[in-house]
Amino acid sequence: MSLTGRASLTATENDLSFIKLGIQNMKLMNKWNTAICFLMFTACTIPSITTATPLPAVFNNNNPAVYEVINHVIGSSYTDNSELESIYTTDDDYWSDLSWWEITSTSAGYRNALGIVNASGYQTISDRVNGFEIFSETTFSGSFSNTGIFEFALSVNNEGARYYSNPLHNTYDNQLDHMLTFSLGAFNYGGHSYKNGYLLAWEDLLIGKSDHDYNDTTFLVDASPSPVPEPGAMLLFGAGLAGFAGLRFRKMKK
Ligand SMILES: [Ca+2]
Ligand SMILES: [Ca+2]
Ligand SMILES: [Ca+2]
Repeated sequence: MSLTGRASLTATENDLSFIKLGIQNMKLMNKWNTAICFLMFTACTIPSITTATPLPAVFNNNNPAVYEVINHVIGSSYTDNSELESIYTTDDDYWSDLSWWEITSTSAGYRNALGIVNASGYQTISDRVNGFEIFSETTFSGSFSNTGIFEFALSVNNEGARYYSNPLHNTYDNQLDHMLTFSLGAFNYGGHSYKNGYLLAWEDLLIGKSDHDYNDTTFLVDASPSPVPEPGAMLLFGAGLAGFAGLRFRKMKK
């Protein structure tokens, strides 16, 4: 009886210490849970920090210089590409909600076309154009609706190259950046009222061999609220990324 009692008492003491230990563990777990939740919450709520990337060290003013195109479009009075730093948008890898595109200018011998890559793959959205200094060419414009996440692409026929707004996908050219983006805000141009316009300025030659003028084909796009910060885009664009594995790049013929 006493044994049972003792055993019972011991069991009770054990139970108590077990419960105490359990409570301590729960407190500890709660602390960890709180810490983990806080970290997760913090990770999810702090906006991605974009390191301010300066304009390319070499950004040549070949006519029409990108600043001239921008002056033509919004009536600004820039005098050099180096003055475009304040409207240079570095977070331009991924986009959403494109509503309008328009070719502003080309200064290239190649026939270039603007396209997009989304979860369904690549598709061309502009005509394939070449020529020099096309301003206000209303033939090359149109509405385009894409509500999902996508990235821009430039198809260059002479080299068979296709460059992407995410430089990591420019395997054709050592993951270098071929598209500079400038935020122009709201303005009217070419009969279209832009609500949130951007100029996409492309370099269509391999960067190591190029003239670094990024005026080879420039497009205006109207997009709201894009571009899309990288982490969100990576989550939503996952399926589309798999498509890049299937893309083939033809070697430059020389
Ligand atoms: Ca870029
Ligand atoms: Ca060029
Ligand atoms: Ca050029």
